[in-house]
Amino acid sequence: MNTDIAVLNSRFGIENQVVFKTISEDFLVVEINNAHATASISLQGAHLMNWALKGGEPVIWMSQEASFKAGKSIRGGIPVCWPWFGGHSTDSSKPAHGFARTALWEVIQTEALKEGATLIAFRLIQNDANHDGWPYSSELEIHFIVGESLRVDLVTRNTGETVITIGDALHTYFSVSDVRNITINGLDGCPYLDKVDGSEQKKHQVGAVKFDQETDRIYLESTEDCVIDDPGLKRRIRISKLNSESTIVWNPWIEKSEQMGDMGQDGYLKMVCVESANAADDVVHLAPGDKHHLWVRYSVE
Ligand code: TA6
Repeated sequence: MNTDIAVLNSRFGIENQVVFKTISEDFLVVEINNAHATASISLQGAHLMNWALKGGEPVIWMSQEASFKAGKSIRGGIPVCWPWFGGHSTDSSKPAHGFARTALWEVIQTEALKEGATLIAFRLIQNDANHDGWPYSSELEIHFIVGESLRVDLVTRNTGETVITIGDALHTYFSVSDVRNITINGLDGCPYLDKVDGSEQKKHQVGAVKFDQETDRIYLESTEDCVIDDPGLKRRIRISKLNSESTIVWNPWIEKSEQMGDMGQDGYLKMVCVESANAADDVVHLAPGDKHHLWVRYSVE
């Protein structure tokens, strides 16, 4: 896999639009700047770290205390949870949310699109480390289209001979004015697992989701758009998706943030996670040769 900056820029750089650089020692990122927006993505995890419309507030949140170290997950942006969501089903020593977000990916395509957006695509590099806890043959690609909206396609292919079970999520951190003053619509009536009280019993959402405490819910059968209504920033963030049956809504609140140590001072007030996923009862069973295509589009209204 090429990690030489000069080679990456010669093969995939686009003048004044796509540039590869390092931000700390050997932490490789690509910066995107076009007529509509700016973004940055680390090659570790193919992890989108920032996205902002030109002249607008950041849409995606990144912790002030995030660290950018090889093999460590980044607090903020869009972590790719794959091939499982949450803890490994049988081995608690395996990394939470799978290995894709801390593994190295390779760039496979960049393109300046005619409407002024930028496409960039990555493929997960399969190696023995990745196979730890995942003894199957599979391929994973992620495609970003950075423009007036942000589109993300996460595509899994089963290249083996047996059925594989995939849990996946785009664990997206959104930037908000104050989590206590926002509402999330689109989940009314959906059943959910409440991880805060550890209940196996499914509850059902009534109306909009509001925040006044730690919130960690896996909504099932949730396929509609979600909308984060943020009067403080006078904007709404719309989350549209396909082939995702679950939506996770998470805010760690005060105590959990302090325990995590990389949320930053009062960071919890400035973020909310709305994660487009296939988790819990919604995991995907993929036959040999089949593919699973999780698709999301983030837009600001
Ligand atoms: O998606 C919500 C969640 O599963 C929470 O339970 C919390 O663990 C969060 O993900 C962050 O996980 P991480 O491994 O990134 O610290």
